[in-house]
Amino acid sequence: MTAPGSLFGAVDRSDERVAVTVGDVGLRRGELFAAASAVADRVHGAPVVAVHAEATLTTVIGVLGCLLAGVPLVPVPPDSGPKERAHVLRDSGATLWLGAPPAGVEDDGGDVPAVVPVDPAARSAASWPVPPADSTAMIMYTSGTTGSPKGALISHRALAAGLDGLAEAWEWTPDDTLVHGLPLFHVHGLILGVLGALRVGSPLVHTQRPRPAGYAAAATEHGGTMFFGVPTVWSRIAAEPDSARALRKARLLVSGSAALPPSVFRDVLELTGHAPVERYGMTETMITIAVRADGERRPGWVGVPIRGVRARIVDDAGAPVDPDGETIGDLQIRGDCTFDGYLRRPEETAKSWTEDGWFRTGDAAVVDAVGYHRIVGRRSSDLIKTGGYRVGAGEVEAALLDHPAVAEAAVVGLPDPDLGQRIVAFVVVDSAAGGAGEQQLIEHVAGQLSVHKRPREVRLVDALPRNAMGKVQKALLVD
Ligand code: MLC
Ligand code: AMP
Repeated sequence: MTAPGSLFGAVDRSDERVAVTVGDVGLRRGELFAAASAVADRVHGAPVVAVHAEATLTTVIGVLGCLLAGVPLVPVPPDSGPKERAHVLRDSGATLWLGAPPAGVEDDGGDVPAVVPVDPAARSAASWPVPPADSTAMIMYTSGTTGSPKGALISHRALAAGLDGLAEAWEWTPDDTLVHGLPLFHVHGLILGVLGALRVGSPLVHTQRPRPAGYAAAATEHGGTMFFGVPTVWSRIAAEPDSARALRKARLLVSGSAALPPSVFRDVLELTGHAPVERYGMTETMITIAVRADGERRPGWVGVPIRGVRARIVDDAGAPVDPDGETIGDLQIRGDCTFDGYLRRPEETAKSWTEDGWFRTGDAAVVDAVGYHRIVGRRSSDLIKTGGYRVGAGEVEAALLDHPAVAEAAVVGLPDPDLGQRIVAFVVVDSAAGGAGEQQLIEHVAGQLSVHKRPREVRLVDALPRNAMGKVQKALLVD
């Protein structure tokens, strides 16, 4: 696809079909862009705008409005607790809050910038200059191994390049109808799942939650052709055969954000008649490697670099590994779809790239003779993938240590049949400080951070295993 003008300029706004449906409300393309233009009128000139990223049509309108006005937006998870929200707002420098104020903000004492409501019925005919390709479109907060989440700066150019590469790989056209119910504050649900559909011009049906019955209903009622899910979603669909069978008429079932277990791949194939298409990406790079619509679908393999992306796998000395499908090395990426660095973190930004300009993904991978990639795992065990969400052990440990009765905490990801990994915290409590029970500590984290970052399990221990240097030996905890 060519990219005249804005991100969405290639598609005619007079398309009479409903362009985006979220739950049971939808707007045609012309209505959607007129409502978004009304938002652009309000936010134009702001340095950064926070968007309350609940799974609603107002979020879609708010995001679009910021993109049209050329104002960087930061999606804020609707359930992010006061600690996480305060960090995102302070760090990003957002001066406006688009959408409803966050639940409980009056009680938790959190500071939210000036609230601008989003009205799906508002219309404006204003048009705005196309934002420069290199300007920041979005700041996406993402976890590192330690500390608070970092804001990844994503440009208009990166969005266009990443989405066009995927559209080409998947033969994604306006004749498709995309269905998913993923959260609207990450690459998967928001960038691919909303902006992708709007850039291509294919209608989007967002089911608000990624539940099997919702996907099945959207297949039947809306004639969905493409379905997006994280592996947990696909495994839950496979566990509900009637819902899975409703997807038989689809064109493409896509899995990403974490490794799809081969057993789920096979169950989905058997029930739907479609082998899932796997693709690999990161907040920092968008989706870089994918199985093509006409490509071989092998369980456990994520395919080839999309158009405009180069990938290499190197050993510890920086030399390319043999493309034998077995030799593991560090996956590095370059291409127009990569981010521009972490906001206000020059050192971490610099460390992310090699001297010769390749982004270090932190993932270990193999490549075979035909260029197919398999992701073997992450280099650091302190980044946990749970239900497709990336969670840094350090952020959860810091939230636990905020509790007055927690003396020490170590957080790990343990294998989980539903979530891929589940967050488990090993905690030493100080009974002199009042002590704390397992459930109380889980609730404490759920109250401070996004709910999905809470430990699913807390194990109270007398001491954490440490080496001679005093460092916690997480490998022993995992064992
Ligand atoms: C549970 N709940 C609580 C709670 N415990 N609420 C408050 N306090 C507590 N202690 C509530 C939740 O709010 C939620 O409510 C409900 O219980 C279920 O929550 P959950 O148990 O956390 O959800 P679960 O069903 O386990 O979620 C599975 C899932 C989810 C697959 C639906 O993990 C998910 O949406 N994953 C998608 C992640 C994703 O999009 N990643 C993309 C990253 S981008 P309620 O009412 O809301 O149901 C990326 C790039 C790439 O990785 O490659 O794509
Ligand atoms: P995030 O920044 O939340 O997008 O998480 C990115 C990480 O998710 C990557 O570094 C990988 O570890 C993991 N990931 C994404 N897609 C896949 C996939 N298809 N297979 C395995 N891991 C994946």
